[in-house]
Amino acid sequence: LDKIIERKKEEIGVAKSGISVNRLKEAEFFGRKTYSLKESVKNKNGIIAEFKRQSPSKGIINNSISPLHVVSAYENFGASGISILTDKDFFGGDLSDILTVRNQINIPILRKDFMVDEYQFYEAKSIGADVVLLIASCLSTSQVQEFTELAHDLGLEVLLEIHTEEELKHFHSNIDLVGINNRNLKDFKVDLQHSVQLKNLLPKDVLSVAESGIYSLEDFTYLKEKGFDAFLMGEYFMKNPDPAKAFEE
Ligand code: IGP
Repeated sequence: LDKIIERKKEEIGVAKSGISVNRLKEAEFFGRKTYSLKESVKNKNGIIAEFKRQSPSKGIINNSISPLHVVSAYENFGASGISILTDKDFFGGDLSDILTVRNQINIPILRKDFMVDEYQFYEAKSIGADVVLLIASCLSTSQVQEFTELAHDLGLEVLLEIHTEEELKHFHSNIDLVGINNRNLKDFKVDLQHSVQLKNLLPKDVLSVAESGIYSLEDFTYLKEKGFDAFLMGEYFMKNPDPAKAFEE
């Protein structure tokens, strides 16, 4: 994780010197009205389906399928939202993966990346994202506050990701959704039980998202019974040569 963050900061430095925030504000999508993931989680099946080519823990998952094909299938199957990884070096993603699908689907898109700099929020808006991920383990509590305010000023919602009880202190009432990562980003271990325990410590009225390692209908049903409102799933769909097929099952 430290390595990812270090690399991310270098990458942002290069991006900033190429395109200024003022240029981002001129982008076609910058002024658009965003879709609400909160609303969509309440009104649809709660699944936030991820487009993910590869990951540090799993290597290549699916490298031969276009984002548009995948996310259109996700939308057709009633997903509440789409998550698209934009980190290149570790997840094989690209900003253009969001840009190219934005006008083709009518559900919220989460920009999945390691957000550590204000610049990335302007960037997220300019490529057509609706929601951004804030990972508690990468940020201070005051950064979470400041980034949430900035996101809201831009019309973006915030998904705060936590993994430990300690990280609950990053939560504040402006947060739109709280994700509990079943996977420990430091050693990649998955533990659904741990997430259920942590969920019980959250305020009852906040929308909760179970993230990662949901590999079967049983996992999904278990987490749903335990009260999770939404489910962030990537590999389960992506490892199927046709991700839409995985949805049918
Ligand atoms: C999806 P999975 O196990 O279904 O492919 O997981 C998603 O939760 C995972 O990609 C993720 C992630 C993250 C990736 C959750 N939090 C933070 C990168 C950074």
